[in-house]
Amino acid sequence: MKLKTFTAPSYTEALNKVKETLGDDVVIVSSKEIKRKTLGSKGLYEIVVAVEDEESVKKVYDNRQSSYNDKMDDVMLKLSSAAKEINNISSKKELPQNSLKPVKNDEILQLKEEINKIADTLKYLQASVWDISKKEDLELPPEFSEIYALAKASGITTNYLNEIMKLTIKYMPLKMRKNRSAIKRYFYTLLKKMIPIRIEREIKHPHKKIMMFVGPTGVGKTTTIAKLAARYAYKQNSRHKVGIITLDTYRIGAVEQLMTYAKMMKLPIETVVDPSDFEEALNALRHNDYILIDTVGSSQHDREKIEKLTSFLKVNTFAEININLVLSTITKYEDLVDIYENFSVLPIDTLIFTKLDETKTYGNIFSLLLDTKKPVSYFSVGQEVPDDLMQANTEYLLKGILEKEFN
Ligand SMILES: Nc1nc2c(ncn2[C@@H]2O[C@H](COP(=O)(O)OP(=O)(O)OP(=O)(O)O)[C@@H](O)[C@H]2O)c(=O)[nH]1
Ligand SMILES: [Mg+2]
Repeated sequence: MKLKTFTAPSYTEALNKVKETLGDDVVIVSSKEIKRKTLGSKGLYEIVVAVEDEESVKKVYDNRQSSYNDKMDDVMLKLSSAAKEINNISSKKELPQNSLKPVKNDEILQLKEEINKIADTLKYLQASVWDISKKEDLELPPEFSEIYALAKASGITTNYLNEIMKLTIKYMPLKMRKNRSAIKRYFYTLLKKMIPIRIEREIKHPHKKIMMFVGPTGVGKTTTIAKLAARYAYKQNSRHKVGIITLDTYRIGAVEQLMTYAKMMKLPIETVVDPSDFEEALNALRHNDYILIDTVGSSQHDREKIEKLTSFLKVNTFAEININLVLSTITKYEDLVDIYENFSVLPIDTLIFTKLDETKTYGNIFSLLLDTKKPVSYFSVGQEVPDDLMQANTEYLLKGILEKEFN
């Protein structure tokens, strides 16, 4: 195995030197800015490349002094070898643009497994990695500028985006970078593995599920409950018994709104004012498979209203109360974080996003899911009850993030 060092005033120039001298068949072992560019002088960028098999590269990693810890090295190495595999596959077989359908062959399955492992470790390491990234600037090779611009325009926060870009720039083999669709596929796979999804599982008798929906005013809690009630009662493989409770007796017209839906769907509904009523209402509805609980919408800064909800959670129940925080996609990222933090006095289990039909920039959702590591269960995609609701899926989200101008 050989190690070669290339220096130039910028990353791109250093990379061009690598390509001119060694062609594309090299693995980048490290790249760093040695001297920062100033007004009066050029900067200096160093790329170290290895030109042999994976085992030899591993030895280099094992030996070199690095600011990353051992686990990080491991991730880098795996990412590198996964990228290499993608490279081999992509040079053999050109997948159709924008196709997300998995191609069933052993190489791809193996690759998927490898990327799964990397993504898991990445998730685990996220917190520490982001700290490292904030200290360094990102120099973007031109072949990544399109994907970077799309991801950035979608609202993915810069710290996540920069770190993902850095790992990719560093470890994606040169051959693969020439291929626009391969770059995109690499991103899809990586981002997809980072988004936690709560898969819907139908309740089987005698299990029961109690779901409470909390969140800011007007985000679509009541509408989502009506859609879910219809889904569980009439639209799943088997029909379920669904009961509804509303704690929102505060706002004029709120009870009527839910009553109307319940009547149309012929579902039982209970109205509750304080915790003792709540216990009674739950018991009255205990023969149901699902009990859906609506709550009064509250500003994230109205601590009193949010904390009042905790008093309802103290009552005795026959099943755990599963808390779903409902958030609107049209809320900007900083506000989503603020809302999440303030509602976190409640034991939030799952996130639901609404109004995905009102925007195409889903980067705020992506960043919040990475921040909170809470799974997302449903997307509400319009006002129509019951149809405009779908199970959360990463393809839908990533299309919004990466595919706007790709066709
Ligand atoms: N475009 C769009 N509108 C939605 C969606 N979900 C809900 N809405 C609309 O948003 C408005 C508020 O919906 P509600 O279900 O009453 O919201 P809420 O969170 O219960 O509101 P409060 O109880 O007042 O806090 C209604 O006009 C809904 O039709 C969605 O996914 N897309
Ligand atoms: Mg409501």
